[in-house]
Amino acid sequence: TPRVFSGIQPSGNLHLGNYLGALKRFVDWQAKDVESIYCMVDMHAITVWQDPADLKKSTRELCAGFIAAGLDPEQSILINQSQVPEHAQLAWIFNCVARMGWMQRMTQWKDKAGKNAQNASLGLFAYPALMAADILVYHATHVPVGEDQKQHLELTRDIAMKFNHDYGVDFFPVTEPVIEGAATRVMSLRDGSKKMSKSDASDASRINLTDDADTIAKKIRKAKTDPDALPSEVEGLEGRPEARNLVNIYAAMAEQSVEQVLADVGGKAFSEFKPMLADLSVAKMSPITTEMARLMQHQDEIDKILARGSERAREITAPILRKTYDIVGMVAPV
Ligand code: AQP
Repeated sequence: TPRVFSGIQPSGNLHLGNYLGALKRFVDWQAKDVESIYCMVDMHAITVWQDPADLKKSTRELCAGFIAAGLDPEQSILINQSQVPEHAQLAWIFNCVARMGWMQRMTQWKDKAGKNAQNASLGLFAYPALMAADILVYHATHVPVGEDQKQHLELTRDIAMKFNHDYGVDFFPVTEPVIEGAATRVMSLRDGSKKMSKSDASDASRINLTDDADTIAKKIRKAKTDPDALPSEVEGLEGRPEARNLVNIYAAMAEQSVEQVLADVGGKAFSEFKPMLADLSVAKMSPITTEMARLMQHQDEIDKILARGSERAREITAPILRKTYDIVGMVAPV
């Protein structure tokens, strides 16, 4: 059976892009006959400064978000990265496999480190090696992610291949990225050329999973658009990033193709389409928001779910790490 792994950073502001690009896809995968592991990647989050109390809160909130969105902690394994030490242990091996040049080419590194790379953390630079370890420590075969993670997944494949080649083994699988759906790259509501992101300073740029119905409706009403009516064919979205973004969001939430959506709404003005999108968003997001808030009242249960998930995860990761150490030539304890 395929084994699915993916993660989200508990760095606050879980947003509609994370939901449509990742979380909703995880829920779709759960309906198939697969083994799946979903991870709150707290060790990735601290590659940039996180307030310790906020990190704990965001980790639990993310776990609540996973469950509220429809992940069943019995069926899927839900874990907190730092509770499964094999992730970090394998990451060290991969730090010794990956090349500096590979890492330097990563666009996320270039974007996040910016002009001040000398002052970025070493962890931010090594991020993709830890991500490769997250995936390969399970021998995961499928990784559902948003478009922005494509390059990191290619690097994961390169690391697996180089490891296999250097040690003359066929041990780590070459993983398939799964980037699918109408919303693999949700854009900022304020700027159609920027992706919707947790770290955008403008709260109006994103819909947070913790926003209430009024806030969601207001943000959609104020979303940037152009003055033209909606086209009835996909070609008509060419050169109209904001229009395309809102249509993609609608399609992903309605579980329709973009073509279907445009067949229905083509010719409408944004003043008519935006309330439709707001209603749909509220209908889809409100139950999740409400359930998340309810779950957050039961933190001890969230903590138990994560602890139990880690135990189950380690049944998979411990033997894979042991075998890796053996391949590399590390003497095992007797
Ligand atoms: N805008 C997006 N559209 C579609 N998918 C997205 N993802 C993130 N943003 C979008 C997907 O969500 C998953 C988790 O992402 P992450 O939290 O690990 O890291 P990120 O991509 O760095 O998220 P942000 O919001 O963009 O955070 P900052 O602002 O810190 O950079 C991934 O599958 C990702 O593809």
